[in-house]
Amino acid sequence: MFENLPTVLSSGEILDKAFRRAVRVSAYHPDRLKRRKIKSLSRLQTVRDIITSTLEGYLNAFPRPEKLHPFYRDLLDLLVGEERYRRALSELDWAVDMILKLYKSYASKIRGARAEEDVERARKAFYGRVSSIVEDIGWALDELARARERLRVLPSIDPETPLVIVAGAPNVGKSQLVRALSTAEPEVASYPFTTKRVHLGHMYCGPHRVQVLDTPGLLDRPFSRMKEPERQAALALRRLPGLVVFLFDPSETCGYDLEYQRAVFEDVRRMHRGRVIVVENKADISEPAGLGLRISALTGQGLDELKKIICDELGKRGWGSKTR
Ligand SMILES: Nc1nc2c(ncn2[C@@H]2O[C@H](COP(=O)(O)OP(=O)(O)OP(=O)(O)O)[C@@H](O)[C@H]2O)c(=O)[nH]1
Ligand SMILES: [Mg+2]
Repeated sequence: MFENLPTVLSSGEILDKAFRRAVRVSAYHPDRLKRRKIKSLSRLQTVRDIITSTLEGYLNAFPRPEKLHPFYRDLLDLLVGEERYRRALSELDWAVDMILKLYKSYASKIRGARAEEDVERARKAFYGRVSSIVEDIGWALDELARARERLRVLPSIDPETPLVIVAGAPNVGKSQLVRALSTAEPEVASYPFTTKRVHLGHMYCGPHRVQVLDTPGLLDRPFSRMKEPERQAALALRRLPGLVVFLFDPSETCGYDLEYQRAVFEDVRRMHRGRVIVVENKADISEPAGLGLRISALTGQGLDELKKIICDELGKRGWGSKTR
């Protein structure tokens, strides 16, 4: 999804690259004025080409928000801010346009010049105007560099492949379960809020590949009061049509009593319209609470049965086109 976004140069680096390359240009003509014109024109061209192709590379690589899947569009807004991101892209568009126009106007000045000084003056003026345009979009380049840092770590969820979303209160064993079921290796630790962002792994239901998403722990509070990691979990539940596995921790060693976990469960039900499979984790250290299938992500107890339930449910929905 975002893992191949290019590194974004600063305005200083782009100008440096362009002007340095332009210095290397050479030209031959017996007439001094002609020679000067040819050389200056190809310098202008070099500067134009390097800058516009760099900016166009970014414009092609960074997706327009409206082209994104709603989940990723919301994530982009959460992590980067859609409005600012959008403005940054249109600044780049503007700069490309301006530089192409300036090139035309200064190239024709150079072609029509009658003296070497006029050629030199036009070239310098072009350099000056281009520099100030690229400096003006410095903030937009910095913004895209920042967006890249935030977005590139997000997993690529394939909408065509079945998805299981593991959710629950903090510290109940979600990451431990995702590790046990799938290829993902999210961090597991004995304190809440270990998981800061969504992580994706894969498992197989027979020959069919299935995506398994670990999510940050949820507290019982409205979206407006959630911190960024919780919001990622909430967006996954709201926006992705996955099968949800909700984990309770009846041992309450997670630090949240069952009553609180029930409130979180009700929130999840409100966020996610589809089926929710309810599981009691940490069966190795707790008494049954009568809420759902008893498993232990730590010892492996009940995991075969859980996997069977997940696969049966996904099978009912059909495996889609890209499940192998
Ligand atoms: N005894 C026992 N401990 C478990 C089990 N599953 C997880 N744990 C422990 O519970 C703690 C939390 O596990 P995590 O997988 O990090 O929990 P989480 O729900 O991902 O936590 P956050 O990412 O912080 O929301 C760790 O110390 C795990 O070793 C289990 O089935 N039995
Ligand atoms: Mg976790």
